[in-house]
Amino acid sequence: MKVFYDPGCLLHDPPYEILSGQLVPYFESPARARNIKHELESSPSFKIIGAEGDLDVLKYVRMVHNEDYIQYLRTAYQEWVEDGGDKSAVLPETFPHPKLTSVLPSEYNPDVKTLCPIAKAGFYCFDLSCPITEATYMAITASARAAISAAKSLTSSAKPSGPESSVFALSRPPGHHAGSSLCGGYCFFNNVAIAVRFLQDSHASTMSEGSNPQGEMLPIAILDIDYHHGNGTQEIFYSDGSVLYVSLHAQNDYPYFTGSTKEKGSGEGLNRNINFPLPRGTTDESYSSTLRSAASHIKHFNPAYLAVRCATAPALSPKASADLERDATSLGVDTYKDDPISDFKLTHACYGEIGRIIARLDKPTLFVMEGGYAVDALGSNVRAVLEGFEG
Ligand code: Q9C
Ligand code: ZN
Repeated sequence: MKVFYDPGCLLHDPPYEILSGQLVPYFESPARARNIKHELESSPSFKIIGAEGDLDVLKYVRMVHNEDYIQYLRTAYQEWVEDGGDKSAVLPETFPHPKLTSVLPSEYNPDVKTLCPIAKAGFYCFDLSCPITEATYMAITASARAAISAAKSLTSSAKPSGPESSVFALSRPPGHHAGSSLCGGYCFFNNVAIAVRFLQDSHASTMSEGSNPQGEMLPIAILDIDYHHGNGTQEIFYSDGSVLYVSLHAQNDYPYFTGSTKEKGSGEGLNRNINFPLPRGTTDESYSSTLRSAASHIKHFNPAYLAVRCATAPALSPKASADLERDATSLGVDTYKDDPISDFKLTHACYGEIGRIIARLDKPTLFVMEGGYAVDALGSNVRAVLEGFEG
């Protein structure tokens, strides 16, 4: 399997975070990516490929994130330092909590541009786990570049499914907590969302106007197996009928306020958002059986979805559409029993089974790295998923 990697992703290296009331070393460290790369390099079944240098990363980032948010991430550190802020990193102090702003008239919208740097930090972030350092923007661009490069290689693959048409993006910082205009949970750019938009854009541009008069978007399913709910990915695609988001995650754990079964999508995206909250202490057996039902939703949901789609886009036959569908997997391995910030009990053996379950969907698959903080076990667990998938 091809593995896409950009060493620029190592540059984001904040000194600390606040966790359970304590100042602790930053869990989402560059060592995570080094461990995974080292493990995959030692196996002949993986080929590490440098992310493509002359990709227009920003073009695809803009398909997911708002321009003011992107510019904030690009300039926040410099503005913070010029304002006398600590040189280690930008960190928020207050957040525009709904109960803080509830009595203000609804038309009241603060002009974000006039806010001081620490207020802006709270405006664009929902927690204290996303310090912005001098190199953060470079690193998150590198992380997105790896994901887009992987997606690009998927589009040029000759076979519609099987090992040759599946790739792994070794991205960090991760992405699934990042919303269209919000960072949090170690995430700044939503790498998997950006890669999905890349795939849809390249598909649209290969179709002639006449063959796709409605401008139908390529249907793609995102399976999120990180321990935490991917609130950002959910938000980005919530009302988008072209992307099915399916997440397995811990109930009553970070980010706490999203991830219930009641969150089903809206408008055209209704029933295209499916959450599987699981109790703390979840073990191999219940995890893999839940994953099997999540997978069956992807399998069963898609044909119906394609039927709806094809009714309005006659030039796309059901068969052709099925061949074109893609799966993207937000691959977090913080479900592991020894993960320092998570509370599932999965053993190493479960990761091979996870790979096999995903393989049975028989779709071209893009794996994008998300969380996992038991650094020494990361590479071996990621490798087990990918090797389980390849069979
Ligand atoms: N200062 C991912 O696994 N921990 N993110 C809360 C608050 C944040 C996990 C610390 C956990 C985020 C991608
Ligand atoms: Zn996570």
